[in-house]
Amino acid sequence: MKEKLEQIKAEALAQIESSGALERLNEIRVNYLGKKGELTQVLKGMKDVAPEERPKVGQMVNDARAVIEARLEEMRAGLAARAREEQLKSEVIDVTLPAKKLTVGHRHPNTVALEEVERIFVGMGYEVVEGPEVEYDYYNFQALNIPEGHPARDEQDTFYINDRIVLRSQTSSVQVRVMENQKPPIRILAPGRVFRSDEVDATHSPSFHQVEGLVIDKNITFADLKGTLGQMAKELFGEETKVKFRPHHFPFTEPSAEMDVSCFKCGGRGCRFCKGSGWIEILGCGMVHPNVLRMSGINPEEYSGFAFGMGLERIALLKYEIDDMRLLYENDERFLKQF
Ligand code: 2U9
Repeated sequence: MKEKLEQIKAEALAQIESSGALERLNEIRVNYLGKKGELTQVLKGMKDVAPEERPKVGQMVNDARAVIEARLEEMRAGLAARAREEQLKSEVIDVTLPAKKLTVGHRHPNTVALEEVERIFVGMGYEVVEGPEVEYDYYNFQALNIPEGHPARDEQDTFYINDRIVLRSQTSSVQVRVMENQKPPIRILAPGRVFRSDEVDATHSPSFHQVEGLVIDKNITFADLKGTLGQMAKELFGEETKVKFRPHHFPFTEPSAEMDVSCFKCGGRGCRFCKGSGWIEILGCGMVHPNVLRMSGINPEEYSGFAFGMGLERIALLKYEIDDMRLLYENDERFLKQF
């Protein structure tokens, strides 16, 4: 028994010496000291030892266990210290290297313009709402009084996903969803990306951004529309800005108009910026068509409303005197950081 114990101890110590890694030490611990380990097996064999010998053998097993445990712990401490040293060495920081330059980004001119428009309307009590860019044909067209066969539905203008689903061509669809779910009074601003099948040039892009607004309540008239958009123009382009409305046609509003602002470059006298006319077109608007109210469950006998829509890029280009829309999409930092 004694020889067997000596042999186990010597074997264990030899393995510990040549272990070289912490994981290997654990294996050795389990193999020799674990529940099914070699030393435990010796203890289990005690029943074959003469009773008077048992305390002695027990003591020898305990001694062997203590020696192996002590050596295991020494080795573990040594290996751990070596690993830590190596880690520290590999993580040395060269404090003499030049620092990495932190480049701070800049808000996009579209974002700057949108935040300005949102600030104006939130100040007048509007809520900003968002909705899906991939939209049912119903919300993009039908509910806005644009029936099947209407030229605005033309495949040349709209990206169709299938015959019922489109990439929205206006954010009006978001406002229809609000009208369906909310009782008037409604005062909302719906900004967002829209899609139209247009060729890229200085003033067109197949994906651009709109800001639309909608007010519905009792006794809303064209005078409310004029007052609201006139105030917006003053805040956006300067206190002296005048507005004028030209009759127009949209399927979703009646009557409809386009709104011009007096040229903020020349004050309306006429210059290159306004092409000599003194006026700059900035948005479309009108009184919400009774059919549109009715389709979303709002009684046009009880309620009326006005709506408007503008291209965000157009506002950004005008405000920052940028002459080509494509510059807004190139994300060249040298361009962006000027605004
Ligand atoms: C509802 C009812 C009516 C939103 C409106 C316009 C006029 C308009 C264009 C401006 C430039 C689109 O980006 S653009 O090409 N928009 O002229 N938009 S009235 O009318 C609505 C909206 C929602 C329920």
